Amino acid sequence: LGRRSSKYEIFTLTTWLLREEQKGNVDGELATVIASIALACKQISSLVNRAGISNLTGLDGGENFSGEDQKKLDVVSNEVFANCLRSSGRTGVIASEEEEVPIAVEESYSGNYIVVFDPLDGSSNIDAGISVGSIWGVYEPSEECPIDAIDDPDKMMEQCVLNVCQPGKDLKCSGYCLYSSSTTIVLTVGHGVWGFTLDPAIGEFVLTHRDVKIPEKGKIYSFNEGNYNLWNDDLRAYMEHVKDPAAHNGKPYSARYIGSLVGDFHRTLLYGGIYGYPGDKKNPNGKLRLLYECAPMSFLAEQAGGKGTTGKRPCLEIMPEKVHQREPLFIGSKHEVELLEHFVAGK
Ligand code: AHM
Ligand code: MG
Repeated sequence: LGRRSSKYEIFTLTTWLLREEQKGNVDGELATVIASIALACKQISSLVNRAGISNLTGLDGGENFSGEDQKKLDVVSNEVFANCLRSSGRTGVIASEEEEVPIAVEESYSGNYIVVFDPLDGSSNIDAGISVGSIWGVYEPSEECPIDAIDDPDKMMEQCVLNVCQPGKDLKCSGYCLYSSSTTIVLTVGHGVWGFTLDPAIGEFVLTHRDVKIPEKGKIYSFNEGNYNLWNDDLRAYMEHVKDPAAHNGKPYSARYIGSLVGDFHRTLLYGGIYGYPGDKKNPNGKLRLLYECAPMSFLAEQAGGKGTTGKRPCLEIMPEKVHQREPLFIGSKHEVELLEHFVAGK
């Protein structure tokens, strides 16, 4: 029998997850975790849209573990993300930018997957209505330290940290949700990169970006150049190179910088180019966190045919020592990242 298709047929994130399950690319538990993340993203999208109306702009009054002022929306988004993950019943440990230590999910709800996330990245943009996003990574429990084998509550914390501190190359899924002129989830389960846009009319994420590949080259650079005088000579030489008309047939690279990793990375993924947050004289490891910023984004970049590196080694190879560890990040088109690596290696 032939399969009938209809002009009313839509391909949603749910349909895609079922297909990936049939192909053996995800198991039912991981599909449930991803569905619960999508639910959190829908809620956060609605909160971000209404922030100015619902008195959700401005500071919360607290600080996160890294000493940064928390915005009201940082705190609320963290609650939303954590609650959705807990009620999925498929997560064992969750770790967030907004929490000092990873949390073991209560036993009655508990499952196997470990989820690391930044619930609202780029939140300095919120009060001006500029793009922000959520970022996540999903791991299986570390084989060396299964959480369910621990009776001693004092050891529990230590084991949670060990489970969370896994290298990016072991990620089972990573993704982000961009809250912008549209709300878009982009994710990978290790078989290419797929994007789904929220259709507000039906409240579903609909497949809009199939098997995304990042252009191999792209003449857009995205750095906070205000830090130029804090950078080392090699990086400054790279900056001079991309801006030098003579080196590029009269047309230098274009600068684009939102200050929102999800937005800046999304543009880089679609248009090509490079995003960078280097180490500098004040912050030798830069600003971005390995676990829930650099590693998930690098997994996406590599799955799309691009690269994510610290300038010295691939981000996916780094074994985290701390939950909130920072690393420099250069990410984007293969050619552009390799060019930068060439400069910062001092060649
Ligand atoms: P956050 O997690 O506290 O929001 O910080 C991360 C953000 C990234 O989204 C963005 O790329 C970077 O910080 C911008 O930093 P800066 O303002 O130093 O350019
Ligand atoms: Mg962040």
